[in-house]
Amino acid sequence: MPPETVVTPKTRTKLKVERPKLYKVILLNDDFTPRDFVEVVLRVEFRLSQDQAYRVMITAHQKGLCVVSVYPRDVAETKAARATDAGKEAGYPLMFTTEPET
Ligand code: TYC
Repeated sequence: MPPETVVTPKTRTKLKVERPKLYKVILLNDDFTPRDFVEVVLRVEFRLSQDQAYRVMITAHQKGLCVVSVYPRDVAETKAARATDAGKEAGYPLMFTTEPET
């Protein structure tokens, strides 16, 4: 090859953009937290309507757990922690956990 020849590689970098994974916030049943209190936490922290809050609460009460909603990881973890803390502050064992959506 002569010294003045410029070689341009014919390659392209394809950027793969992936949607951030969503996380479920799950409400766990317990035998002590009053139903009304669970509903208030669901309304305030997760912005559920009265009707939605009742349905989620009663599902957890009857089945042991219920998915409240899905969010990006940091939002899900913050909301689950705040909602669990609200129960703790009031002296209840109310518990919310998170898990990745499949
Ligand atoms: N099981 C509770 C009671 O009978 C009410 C309750 C419902 C608590 C759902 C937690 O995630 C829960 N007082």
